[in-house]
Amino acid sequence: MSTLSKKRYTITSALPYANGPLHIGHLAGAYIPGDIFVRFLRLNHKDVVYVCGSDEHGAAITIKAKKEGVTPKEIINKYNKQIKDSFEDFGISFDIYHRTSEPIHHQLSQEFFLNLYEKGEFIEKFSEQYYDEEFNQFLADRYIVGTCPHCQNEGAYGDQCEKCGTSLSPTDLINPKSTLSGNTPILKETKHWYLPLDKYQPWLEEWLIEGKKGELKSNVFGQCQSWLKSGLQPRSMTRDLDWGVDVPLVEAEGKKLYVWLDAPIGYISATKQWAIDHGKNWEDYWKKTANPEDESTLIHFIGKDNIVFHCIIFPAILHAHGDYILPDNVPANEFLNLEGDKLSTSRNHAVWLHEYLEEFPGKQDELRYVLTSILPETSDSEFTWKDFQARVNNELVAILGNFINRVMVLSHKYFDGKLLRGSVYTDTDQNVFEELAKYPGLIEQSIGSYRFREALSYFINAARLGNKYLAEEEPWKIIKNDEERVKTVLFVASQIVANLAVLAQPFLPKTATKLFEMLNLPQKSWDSAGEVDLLKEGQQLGEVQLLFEKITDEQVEFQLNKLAQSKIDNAKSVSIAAPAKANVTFDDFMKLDIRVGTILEAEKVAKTKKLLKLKIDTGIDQRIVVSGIAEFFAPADIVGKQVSILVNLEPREIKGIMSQGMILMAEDADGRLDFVNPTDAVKSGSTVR
Ligand code: B3M
Ligand code: ZN
Repeated sequence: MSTLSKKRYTITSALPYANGPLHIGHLAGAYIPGDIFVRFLRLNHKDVVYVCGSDEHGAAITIKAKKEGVTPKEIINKYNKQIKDSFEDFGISFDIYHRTSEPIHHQLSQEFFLNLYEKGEFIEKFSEQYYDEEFNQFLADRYIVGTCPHCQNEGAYGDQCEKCGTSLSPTDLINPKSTLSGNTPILKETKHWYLPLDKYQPWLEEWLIEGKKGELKSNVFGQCQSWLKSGLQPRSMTRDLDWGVDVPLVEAEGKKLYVWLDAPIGYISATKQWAIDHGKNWEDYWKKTANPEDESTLIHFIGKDNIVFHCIIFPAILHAHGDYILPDNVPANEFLNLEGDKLSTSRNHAVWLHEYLEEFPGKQDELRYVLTSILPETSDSEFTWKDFQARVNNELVAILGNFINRVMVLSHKYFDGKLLRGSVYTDTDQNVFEELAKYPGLIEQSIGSYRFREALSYFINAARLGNKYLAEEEPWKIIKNDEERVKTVLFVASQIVANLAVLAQPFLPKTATKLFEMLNLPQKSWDSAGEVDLLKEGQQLGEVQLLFEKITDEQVEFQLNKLAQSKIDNAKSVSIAAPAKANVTFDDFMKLDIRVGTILEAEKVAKTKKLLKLKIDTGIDQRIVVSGIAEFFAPADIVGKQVSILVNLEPREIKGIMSQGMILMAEDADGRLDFVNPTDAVKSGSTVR
């Protein structure tokens, strides 16, 4: 059965952490695709609820609060509002935008936990966990940083190294440090409740791998396969934190539910609240029924970093509970990059939605259009301002806007905006109608298979069809000797405009509304798409409205400068620096022998991504140092460079090479490395103090 043939749908888009504003990467990941899909379903009279809300728990919130020096509550209130406004501004048409800090959510999450607890699903385990003695607190995941055992990245977190992507446990880290105090944490015993994912592995393999092969997008399927292949481990569903949903057990006082347990339940609690507000029954959208035909179809729109939670962990939880439906599909997107670089909140390398709207007021559909046309559906994609300008100017302005504007202006000029049938349709007219009638089906097929880029390209092709028709018929020329034919041409062209209004609705909601207004036509559902008599003879057209304007070179320039400026600011900023380490004595410091050295030779270490083998003239000798800088520097570019080198570091074997010393590099919060070298050449062997 096709994805679009069900009668009821529960659609979710990932709950953004309420710890910062939204940028274009968010829209392109989980929200534009979800919104197009939902708008399409509604146009087809489906019973659908589209839920979202702020994810207001977890270390993402408390760490941000600490950074801004305010309470978590202040953080979530501030960003929940800002995020909600941005979604509204860009027409993301949730039926409800909820919050996981609401009591109804806490209650439902606790019910879920207790349900599993009472069934004996959890494994209770004591383990030693890192504890910060200065802050009297256990350190969950993101509160610990240290060196990644796989790639030597010194900024790896307790749950994941963002540099090499490996998922970690805090105790895997070399040289762990608390992000609260900067101290080395101690190990202390604590009890937690684990979901035995290993136990559900056979079921997951059947349901997900066998059951959804060919249905899941290949990027999603691939990730799931590799997770299952490496074997699932029990995962703790509780945390030693002071912010989140309380674990509803007496013996777990002071502990909170793992944020990835409560967050997806947020989809359900949001639905519950919506049902209360609208006199609906939430269970219709979430619970299994005696007759599977009546069950709702659950689809999660997310970004690729959330795949494991939506395809493995949450389904395992729903399965363990037993009363709930399981996701039908999880059409996750890959990442969107910006001007050749990863989008980054901490480096302020982003296009923030609220800033975009100040700089391009009223131009929401322009951004929706461009983002839809470059959605990272199968692999990462890239937003550039030049490309934004080109797509707006060459497609929205030159094709869609131009066609509609000519039809409207000419109709007003020649016939006072009255639509007249004129003479009979020619073969050309009939052919145009036939062509036009193909688009709704094509768009439907693309949307049904989550290919939104393709769907949008069909839409713009329908506008091209109109443009071409008008250019070939040239009503502005024939008006002098064949007014009847001009009536027909504008009548036909207007039917195309009316179709564009219908077809635009899932993609460009503001534009669609304007088009219906211009045509003086009530909004039409998808059933009308492809009909060639949407407008009747004698119909009076409304006012011509401006649809799209060209993006100027100055606007592009401005945006590029802004990004360049944030690179500069970012380099200056100290707010993201790692916490200071504990003091050392002068004597300790004097033990370090740091020299200026000169790189004589550099080559990549075979079979590694990050390592370079350097031969360095230290002034004392020439020696080999292995350094993890290969991602940032090509060997040829650094020969002759001067570096600071710690020469009395205990030699260490790395990938079979004896490394004698360590070169000192500057590393920012994102793990980027750069040289700290003398501005003028100094003698090799000079001491650094
Ligand atoms: N807040 C993570 C994220 O924003 C998380 C999603 C929750 S969806 C239930 O990437
Ligand atoms: Zn790593």
